[in-house]
Amino acid sequence: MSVSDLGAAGYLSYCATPKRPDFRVPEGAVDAHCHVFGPATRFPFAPERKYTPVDAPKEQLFRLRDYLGFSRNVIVQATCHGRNNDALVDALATSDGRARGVAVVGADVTDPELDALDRAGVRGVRFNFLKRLVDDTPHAVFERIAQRVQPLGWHVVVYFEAQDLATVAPLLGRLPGRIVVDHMGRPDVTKGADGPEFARFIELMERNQQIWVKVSCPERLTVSGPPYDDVVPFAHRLVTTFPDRVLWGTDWPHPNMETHMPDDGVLTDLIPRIAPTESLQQALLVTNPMRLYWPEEMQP
Ligand code: 0GY
Repeated sequence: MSVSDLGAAGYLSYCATPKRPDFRVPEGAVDAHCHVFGPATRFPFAPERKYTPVDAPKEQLFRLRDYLGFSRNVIVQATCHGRNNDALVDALATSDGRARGVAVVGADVTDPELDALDRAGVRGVRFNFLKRLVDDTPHAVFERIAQRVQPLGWHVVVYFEAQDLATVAPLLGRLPGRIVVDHMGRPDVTKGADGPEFARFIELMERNQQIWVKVSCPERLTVSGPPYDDVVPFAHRLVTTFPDRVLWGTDWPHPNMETHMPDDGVLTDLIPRIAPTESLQQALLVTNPMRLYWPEEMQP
């Protein structure tokens, strides 16, 4: 791989020459967690952002989708674009129906604005609890937003770290509809996939059948580095325990990474290690994301 230049604030750019994956993803596979950034000249970053990413426009994302063998993308609004979902909506509009979105909205969002996002292909709203990325939002505000998007059939995507699970769990119990947890709830991988911390997350998913999880982001969770051997057992445990409630995504362009930049081909090659059978791969990459993001194309 080669890492191109550094962004405005010293953040790494995405891998410009990923390896061609050895693993062939199934027909119709969905990359269910990725982002688009800028270009800043057209879609300026939010003034309140905590980092400034390198431009990662939709054309690059769609090229990567094809190169890795995926058919569709779920584009997730990241904090650097704040509550302005214009870059996301623009990407959805030019995707030929092959991308759906997860937006970020505030308490002041109007019903016509929600309807417009829905027409654009947004199917979920993201709540971020990471203190290094966002200022605190009262849980009551998140609850109200979750209620307001229910009539649209949207779900909620939540991003928190394992040490905050106890604080966030009561809110998750109150939220209506499906909830998707980003990046496996960000476990501390040094504590082990069989350890008590990850057990608390597994128990939460056992208790609450509405909770789904993305088995993504080894590049942020790893301590040992590529090829992420220390993260694989966590993803494998989730995929084999909850095969109908797991999603996978590249996390391209891997914003806010300061140490190493993953090769998206290497990330794709992890899939058969975390989902070792064809039926698990089909559920993870096709059936589950289609149920959530393109339900109208699924058999009843
Ligand atoms: C990710 C990860 C991160 C950033 C964001 O919204 C964001 O800014 O999601 C992160 O820094 O952990 O790709 O979800």
